[in-house]
Amino acid sequence: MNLSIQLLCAFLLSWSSLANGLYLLRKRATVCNGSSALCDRKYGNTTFLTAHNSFAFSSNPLALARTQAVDIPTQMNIGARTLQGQAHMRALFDGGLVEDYLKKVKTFLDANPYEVFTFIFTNPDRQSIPGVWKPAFDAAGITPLAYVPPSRPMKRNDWPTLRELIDTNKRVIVFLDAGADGSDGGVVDFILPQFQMVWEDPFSPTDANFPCSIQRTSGPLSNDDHMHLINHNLNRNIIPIGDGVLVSDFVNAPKTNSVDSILAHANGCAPLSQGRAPNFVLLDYIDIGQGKKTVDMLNGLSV
Ligand SMILES: *[C@@H]1O[C@H](CO)[C@@H](O)[C@H](O)[C@H]1NC(C)=O
Ligand SMILES: CC(=O)N[C@H]1CO[C@H](CO)[C@@H](O)[C@@H]1O
Repeated sequence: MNLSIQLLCAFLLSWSSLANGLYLLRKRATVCNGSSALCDRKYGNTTFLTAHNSFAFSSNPLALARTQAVDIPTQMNIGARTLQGQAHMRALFDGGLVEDYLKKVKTFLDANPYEVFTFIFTNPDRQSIPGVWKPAFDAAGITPLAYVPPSRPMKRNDWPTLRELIDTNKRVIVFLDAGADGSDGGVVDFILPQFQMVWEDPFSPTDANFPCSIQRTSGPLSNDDHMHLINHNLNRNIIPIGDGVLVSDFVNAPKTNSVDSILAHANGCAPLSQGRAPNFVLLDYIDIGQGKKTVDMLNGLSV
């Protein structure tokens, strides 16, 4: 290599790393989320394995509030590329728990640079989006990786391909169920209002047949222009009085997370989604059953 090329490279390297852009010098993605077939797939046309309430993991079967038996890195190693989480209570933020959680994901993202990843968070206590949520992403180092859509809401068919998200290193999509429209303190460009872009069928289902209907959605886009999430996490009512007490059904998890059960649910929603597969398959106990295999099937990959 002659000197001027070396200098040029050195210049490009320092310039691009300054711009958080070592990615500019990196080779174009040829394998995206584990598969070359997914590189040219639009984000809105991809099915992602989704870990329900990913915070709430415990290996103790007596921990009734748990929804996952394995920790976050394990959930991701199994193939979850969407983590759903409820950030109840300010303590989760002040105690650093949200930040620790995000840092774990950041570690995974750094180690897996050819992967697109989605968060679907709930904001039950209506924490401020610019005041509480954004600082947590900033502190974990995720903000520079977060995708900012050119306009919002984005239609299902308008999303970039996985390769575009990976090559620009804007490969984290962040949805929040409430407040992202600006009603909780203001708008943050990368924190997106979920129901304007992703509808859900009934949550906390207790019927193992998972009858599909559009339960939570919001305008201005039509439901056809939304992506959709299936709540495929079966619950049991352990105290069937009044509102009851729902717990995640661990005993039936192998059946719930089987290919047959997940595909039947996806097919049940197909008439409501122009025949398309769900974008997010939300499961409890993702280490049990065949969630990853079924998601690969829904993506049309050979399994
Ligand atoms: C992606 O598009 C194909 C072909 O139209 C369709 O069969 C599949 O259900 C779509 N998947 C999603 C998640 O939109
Ligand atoms: C759609 C999707 O996200 N598929 C896969 C992404 O890549 C990892 C492995 O590299 C898989 O485990 C995911 O399921």
